[in-house]
Amino acid sequence: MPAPDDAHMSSSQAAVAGGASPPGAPPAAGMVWVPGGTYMMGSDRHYPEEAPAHPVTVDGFWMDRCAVTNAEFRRFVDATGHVTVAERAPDPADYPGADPALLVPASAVFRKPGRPVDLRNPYNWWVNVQGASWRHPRGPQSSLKGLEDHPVVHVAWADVEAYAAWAGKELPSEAEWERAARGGLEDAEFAWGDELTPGGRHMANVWQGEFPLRNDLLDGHEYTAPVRSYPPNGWGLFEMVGNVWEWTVDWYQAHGAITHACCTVDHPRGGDREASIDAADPTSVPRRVMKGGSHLCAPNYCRRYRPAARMAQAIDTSTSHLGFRCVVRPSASDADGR
Ligand SMILES: [Cu+2]
Repeated sequence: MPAPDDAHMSSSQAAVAGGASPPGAPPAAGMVWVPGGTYMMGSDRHYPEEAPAHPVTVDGFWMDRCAVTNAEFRRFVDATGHVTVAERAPDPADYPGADPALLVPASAVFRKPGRPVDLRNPYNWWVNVQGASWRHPRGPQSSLKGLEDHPVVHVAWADVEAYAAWAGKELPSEAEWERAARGGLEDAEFAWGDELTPGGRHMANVWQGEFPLRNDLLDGHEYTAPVRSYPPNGWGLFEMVGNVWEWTVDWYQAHGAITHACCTVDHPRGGDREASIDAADPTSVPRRVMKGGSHLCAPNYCRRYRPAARMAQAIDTSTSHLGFRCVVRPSASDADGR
């Protein structure tokens, strides 16, 4: 029956080429299909770095339902012996002119200041803590006990890249990440709709109360929350917003720097490494885009618990509120239906 077979082949090929439906079974446990398509990336209603909102097109891809957990990261470390950036002393050659006393293994930990502070200076609550690392997320005395299913934190770019390579996965582009976070909702403020707490329900691990002094804990969590603590979005992805920021592969650049922002941009990837460097930063470390906001995002300080929100993150830096999840892009042969 060549005719029906041919018809079946071509219709499934068409669907798969656009990535609307999954090309088969998930490549690994815990991954879901994010359908390809065109959506409005960015926002004109919030911070300037999110503007202009502009249509982009991405192909379908597989994504981890949840941020990579401490248990998963431990399996990677056990298998490879990987030592994270935060666990190593920085190489003085990489930081010319730096005070040698500062070149020790350390990572940035959030510490609540005991008194009102100037909100313009993040060093009022970010402390570079010697001995803080993914194994000791809240400082050298802390451990992972009870945190096995929390997102791993204190991972720098080299760490997440090594994990992805080991897992046979990749890091998402910003456009892929934002497509996924929106969960199929057109132009909604949040990953679940337009209200932060619909019917009073907390949909994400963010900060309630006056940041950085008073955390009212109405969502039940002061630090990270276990993955799957909050409802998944329309595509079955958990905690895309809040809990921890997540790395993407794109070098940071202003949305406005994208050429022809008025027209559909197909599969935007990358940015420019040199252009991602903060001109005011003497260490000149390139920066990638992080997405999703964290448990520290608060209405009075940082309303970045939205799919469109984005920040630049220096690739050598790790913190207590930044993690990641991975994607798998169907190979060209899969996408062709062969
Ligand atoms: Cu924030």
